[in-house]
Amino acid sequence: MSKKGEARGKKLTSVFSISHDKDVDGLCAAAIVARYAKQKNLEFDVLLTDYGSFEYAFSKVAGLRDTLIVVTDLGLDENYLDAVEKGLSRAISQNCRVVWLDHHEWSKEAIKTIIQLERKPIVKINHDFCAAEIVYKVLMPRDLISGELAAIAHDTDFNERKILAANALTDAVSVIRFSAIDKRHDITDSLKPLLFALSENGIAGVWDSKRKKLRDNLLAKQVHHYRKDKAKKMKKAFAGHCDQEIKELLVRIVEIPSGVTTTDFGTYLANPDNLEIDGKKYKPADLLITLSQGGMLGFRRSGEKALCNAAAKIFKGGGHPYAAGGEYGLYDDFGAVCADIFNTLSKDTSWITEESG
Ligand SMILES: [Mn+2]
Repeated sequence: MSKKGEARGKKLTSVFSISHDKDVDGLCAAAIVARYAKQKNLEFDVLLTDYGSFEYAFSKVAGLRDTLIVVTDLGLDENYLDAVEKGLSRAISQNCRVVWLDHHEWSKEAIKTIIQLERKPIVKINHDFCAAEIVYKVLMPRDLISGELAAIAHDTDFNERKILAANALTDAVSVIRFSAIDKRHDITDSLKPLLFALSENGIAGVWDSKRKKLRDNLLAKQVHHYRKDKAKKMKKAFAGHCDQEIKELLVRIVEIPSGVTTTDFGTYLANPDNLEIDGKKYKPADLLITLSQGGMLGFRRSGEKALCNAAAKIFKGGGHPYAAGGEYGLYDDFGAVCADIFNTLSKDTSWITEESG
């Protein structure tokens, strides 16, 4: 009791950001948290992580004291609950506070577990925005650069692709991540220069709007190379696609080549210009399913006739109506997987948007 009372009286001295390492949303969210720390004159440190590494991330958290822990762009479910609860409880007992801002699907159990922790953690989950937008609104609503970072993240997370700089940033994050994984370097350390450039100067810190180029010449070159290589791989992968109509909706399944993200491939295959093989033109699919080598499924759509989240649910996953993820499992025969998925989606048509008045 007395220990707790003691802790309560002490001021917070730093901010620790835990954010998603995979994309621009996670990075921009962390950059806004860094701006918040600077504004409040608090020290700042960051850990960028992904699902599957929560145990490591939250074991680090258990060592923190007098720190505001801000978790962003990461959803929570039963799989990681124990590790997260343990790390956060420990930190809270050492005078830390917790703010968790996210836009993914959470289980009720997970929400309950976090808000029931001591010292009233703040948990805000809103599916209408990307994570960086929520961080901007909650922590830095009057800050112009934070607003700009939130807009960049929105453009990529909702796959609008209207902002050139946001596209470049998306590819830059992929280049840096893939190269770090390849060389077994720490992903957070590898992304830090980009993160701090963004938090200090906004998109102008990394992007030269006059030359329409990334400021870092080496990174710009790597991105250019990555794009060329990616386009080649995606073209080849599309040639191996399987199509089937289910209730007048075109369902397409493709295998994702290594080094290409679901979002990249989804965007590529939404563009009719890319849907040509040997002079034959194909139309964009109402429901596009990407299969990764590890057996993970991505769902994207063109138009609004299909519900990606409902389709993903049939395959142990979830997400948004316009983008979702699920799991098939390990496989070796792509043709057999396609037949199986088409069969499953013909039997359960809950993923087809009902046109009820
Ligand atoms: Mn996000």
